[in-house]
Amino acid sequence: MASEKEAALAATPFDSPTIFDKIISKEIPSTVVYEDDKVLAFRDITPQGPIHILLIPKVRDGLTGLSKAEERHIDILGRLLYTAKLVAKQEGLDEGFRIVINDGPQGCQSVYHIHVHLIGGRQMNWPPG
Ligand code: DGP
Repeated sequence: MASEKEAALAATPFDSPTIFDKIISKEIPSTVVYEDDKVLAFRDITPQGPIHILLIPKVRDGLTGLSKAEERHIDILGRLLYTAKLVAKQEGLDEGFRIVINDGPQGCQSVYHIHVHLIGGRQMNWPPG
């Protein structure tokens, strides 16, 4: 299996369907931990901690990554972060957690449908790799 870095360097940064569309449609199974009409949160397939959840907008609307954000995306960006806080509470991450949004090849982004990583359950370090 390719490393996250290899996957990121091989990824095509286009506004086209990704594996996350199939997760949203339930064509591909995932462990959903939160869902509403706008946001889906599910466990990452390659967890980087005891808790690792991805939060995504159900409609991509051109938001392949944070660098593509426009004013019309402000509401969904806020909702993703607020939902991350709700899910962190739900998962019992009372001692803290980390939020990551990878962007572009250098940011190690491998799926071009914006997603917020919520990682917790262990002590984090700084700087990140
Ligand atoms: P990023 O590298 O920031 O683009 O993160 C993409 C994440 O998506 C990565 O941590 C692995 C996760 N991922 C990729 N494919 C699947 C999948 O089919 N199911 C789940 N649950 N996660 C996936």
